[in-house]
Amino acid sequence: MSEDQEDNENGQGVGVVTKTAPKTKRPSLYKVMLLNDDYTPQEFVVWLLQAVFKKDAEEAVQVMMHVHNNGVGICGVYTYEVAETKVAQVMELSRRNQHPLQCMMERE
Ligand code: TYC
Repeated sequence: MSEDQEDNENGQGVGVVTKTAPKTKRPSLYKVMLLNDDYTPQEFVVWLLQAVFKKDAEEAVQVMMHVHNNGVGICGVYTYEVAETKVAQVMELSRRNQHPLQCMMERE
């Protein structure tokens, strides 16, 4: 809030009150999802979930088994740039280890 003071022709103070609404738009969030396949070893997926998504061993096994049994599962929810980076890390680690593991992101 600011008040600009001027005098009009009668010498009276004229106040102009300006109020700007605070800009508090929250960023969109994106789910990062792992897809099941028949070839990527379970141990690699568990390792990757700990390395990239900071899961502890127990949660990593749970997420891996969920993907294994359901075809797809959520690894985490992030802002756009973070989600993009996680997907790129998964795809690069899979490629380097010659696994067909696929990862994708989707707006929540
Ligand atoms: N289905 C794989 C196997 O039995 C394991 C696996 C789990 C692969 C999760 C990918 O996202 C995945 N070796």
